[in-house]
Amino acid sequence: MALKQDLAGRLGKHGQEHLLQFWDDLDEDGRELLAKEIESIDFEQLDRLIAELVRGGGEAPEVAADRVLPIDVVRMPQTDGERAARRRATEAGEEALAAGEVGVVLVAGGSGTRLGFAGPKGTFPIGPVSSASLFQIHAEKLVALGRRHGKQPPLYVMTSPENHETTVEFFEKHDRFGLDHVRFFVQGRMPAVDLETGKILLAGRDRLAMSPDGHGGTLAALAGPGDAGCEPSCLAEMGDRGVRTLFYFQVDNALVEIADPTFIGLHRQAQAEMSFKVVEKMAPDEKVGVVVLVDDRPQVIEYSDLPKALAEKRGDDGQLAYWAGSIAIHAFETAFVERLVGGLKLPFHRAIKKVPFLAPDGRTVQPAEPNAVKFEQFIFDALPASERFVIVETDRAVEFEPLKNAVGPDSPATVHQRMSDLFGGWLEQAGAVVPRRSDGTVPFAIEISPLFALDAHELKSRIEPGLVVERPIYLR
Ligand code: UD2
Repeated sequence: MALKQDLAGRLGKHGQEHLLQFWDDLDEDGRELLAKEIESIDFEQLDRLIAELVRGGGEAPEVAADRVLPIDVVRMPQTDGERAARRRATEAGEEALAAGEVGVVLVAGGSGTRLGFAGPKGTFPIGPVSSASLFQIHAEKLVALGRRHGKQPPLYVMTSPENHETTVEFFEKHDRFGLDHVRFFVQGRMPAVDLETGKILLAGRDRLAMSPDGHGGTLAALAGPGDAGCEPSCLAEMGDRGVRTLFYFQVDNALVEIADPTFIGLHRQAQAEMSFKVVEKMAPDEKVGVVVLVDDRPQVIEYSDLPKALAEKRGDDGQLAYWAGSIAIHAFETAFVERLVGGLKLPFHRAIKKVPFLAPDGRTVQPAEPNAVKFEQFIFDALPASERFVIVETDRAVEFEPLKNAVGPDSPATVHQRMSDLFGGWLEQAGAVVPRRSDGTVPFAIEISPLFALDAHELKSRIEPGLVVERPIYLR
């Protein structure tokens, strides 16, 4: 009884006492579970978020157009001088890799609702011929990097409480895909609240409706205690291993050039704390955040927050003025991450979603319309805190085709095609003959395992010139 009264007293101060409405029906285990979930919540912070993002009407006001300017970007090299500068950056990045100073952070805690796939997104079979999973393709790139540079960068995979176990099991089932060092760390959670009232939703009689706290949660989770609270944090472990620079990417992009030495080199040469890869946006409404200057400070404005006038603005050359679309590939210095977790609090954003909940009569309601607010932090909100940064342009055909949806754009079909086109191009550069449709795409699936060749240059040494590709092919 004392526990119930104690919890009721605490919840009452924050208008959340309804969370105990089924307390008397619960057994000991159920009560323990519920109490633990309630105790994990920072109610002062939640009150502020509800006041700002639920009752306050939602998002921060649109940024005024006269405060925004385009940001300087290291563009794709056009001249011999620029190409030579990139080569020097590549060498600097290769040195960092060979010295074992680069670690890799893969964020895979999202729920992947739009894809409609039951398992963690990283387990999705995306290889156009092999059906290799996203995780396998990413891991093989790391193994190949290790062979090339003599040191395999350690991999840190962020999961969420919902997909942690399945993710770890998947890696174990596949002998960790040959990785030397992979460590999983779990991101934090935030309660989902009712869109109208700000009351926390119950997922069950003994459970709150909790959801991952966004990829901004990576920072705190990297610094948090390891498994069972007894391992050093990932960040401390990175320090012990001599890792200084982190390459960060999202699980959904099969094309990502993991630990790309040129990017690492440009980041290091500028002594940057956080860097971004960007692509030229294809259209004003493309769903990528844009990197800009706001009041002379670098910042990402997420696609949903970008004022239409800015999204559509074009320069005299007809190009979009705010074209630098973030593809969620970053480099971080570990010292910067330490500084951030020590002080800066990333802002929370709200996401309005359909969240099933337990009604007061004990029935589970599956809402037909969005009914709840989830709170999420975004990793790119760390950019304004960085003293030095580099924004680097990359070619989307080579490095960006995310898997987001079941059909249509950014779906398995588009990813398969993009991978096949890319690998077809590598084969041609290596002297092979590859058929093309009139629009330049290849007419069947082509796949190259990173263990066979990590790039077009390596492929040249692996195949006979004059190879004619006439049917689906998987080189491994
Ligand atoms: C993200 C970026 C967008 C653009 C695009 C490129 C945000 C808010 N926007 O859009 O600007 O760069 O990607 O593809 O990020 N994740 C977690 N934990 C979470 C939430 C997400 O690990 O709590 C991971 C998730 O597994 C995925 C990635 O973060 O790898 C992106 O999440 P998303 O698909 O929700 O982001 P999206 O497409 O809105």
